[in-house]
Amino acid sequence: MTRSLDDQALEILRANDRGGYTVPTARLYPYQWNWDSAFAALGFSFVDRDRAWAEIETLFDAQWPDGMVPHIIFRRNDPDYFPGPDIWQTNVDPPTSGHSQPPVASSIVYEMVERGDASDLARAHALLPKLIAYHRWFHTARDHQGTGVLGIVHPWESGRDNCPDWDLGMDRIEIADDLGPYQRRDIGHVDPAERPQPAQYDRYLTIIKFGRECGWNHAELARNGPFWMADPGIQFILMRADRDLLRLAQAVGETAAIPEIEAWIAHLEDGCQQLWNPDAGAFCAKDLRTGTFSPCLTNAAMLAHYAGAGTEGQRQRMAETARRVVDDVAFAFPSWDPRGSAFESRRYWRGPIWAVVNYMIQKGLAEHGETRLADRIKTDTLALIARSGFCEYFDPLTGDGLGGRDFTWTAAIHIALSSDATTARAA
Ligand code: 9WN
Repeated sequence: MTRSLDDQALEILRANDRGGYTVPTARLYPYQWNWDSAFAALGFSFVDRDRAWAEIETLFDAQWPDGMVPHIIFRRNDPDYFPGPDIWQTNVDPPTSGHSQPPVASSIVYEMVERGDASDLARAHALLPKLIAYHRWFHTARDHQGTGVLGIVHPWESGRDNCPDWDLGMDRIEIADDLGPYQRRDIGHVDPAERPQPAQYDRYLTIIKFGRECGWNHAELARNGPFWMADPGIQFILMRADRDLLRLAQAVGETAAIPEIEAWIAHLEDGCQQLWNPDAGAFCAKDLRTGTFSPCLTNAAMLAHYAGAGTEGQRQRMAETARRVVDDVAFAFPSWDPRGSAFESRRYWRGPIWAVVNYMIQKGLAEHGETRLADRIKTDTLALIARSGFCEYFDPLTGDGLGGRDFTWTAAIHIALSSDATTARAA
């Protein structure tokens, strides 16, 4: 008997479960990653509420005293991944990396509460102080000048590691001359043509070296670090997460927290205007050291609707551009505009489709009445998985599955999207 795709998806979540936390996929990523775990919780929440909460709770167990939730938690040393804890040297327990990742956690928690009962609300209530501390950290450490525009200190903080958005900031980095020889492990697991280039890894490690040498002092990284760029992805995901955090605070009656969260939202709403690139007619990444815009539309910028960012006119313009982009590809939504010169359909974040970003894009578009566009992105996501399996990412021109296999977040998104489809059919 053939197993349904949702059964297969659940098997992947269970197989990647390491006891309270889920690895993104075996071998290639043997640790707990921040936004991967949040999406794993979303997947689990449709079938096993308790396990879903455990995922979020273990993630926040690794929160730093200053509120940051790190991007990787190295619970047991595993030589299959580079760079490991000995390179990061953050001196925390459990060992972690030194910066964060897209803060989707509050939005996933809110979804779990929306579909849940009193026990879900109680667990969200218990977690609320940690969620608030995490958001406060982002609003201060990543907006240290109070401009309403968030910066990132490493392309890995965006979660969209080698997107052409970061070429601007990465090209200005002088590679440290004492990195020494190092051995990448990723290209032993995946075709190098689907992974970042060697010159990018040298720069990734140069940033880590700076962080290590300043003791992961966030103010120093923001002011003088090798990389400081604004990311529409981080900006829009935090905006949405702030709105969801506000709803959570209201739901559990934590009224004292409300004014601070409302102020964060207003501040980011204003800041978004600084990411509007008039030449591209789109929200774009920006090098905050030089003020230069990245030239093209990305899947992260397409989260404007999800965030409720910009004016009605700006969102309509984004939707028009998105309609053109989806006509240019066989499957939507590519991580870089296929007409952009840096587009590479198989290389990681320089073109391929990522199911988690699609999930957020289609949700935001549907909420704003862009039903056809939302449906296209949702249908394509499910079609890609049916055709190519639970891959890490997909080629938008051919639909081929790329990167790691049996991938946690792709499985989780399948469960979430197909459950949406079942609900819609039943209604
Ligand atoms: C570095 C785990 C992570 C994702 C990122 C994705 C990739 C890591 C890597 O894998 O990044 O964080 O080593 O390439 O880009 O979004 O969280 O799935």
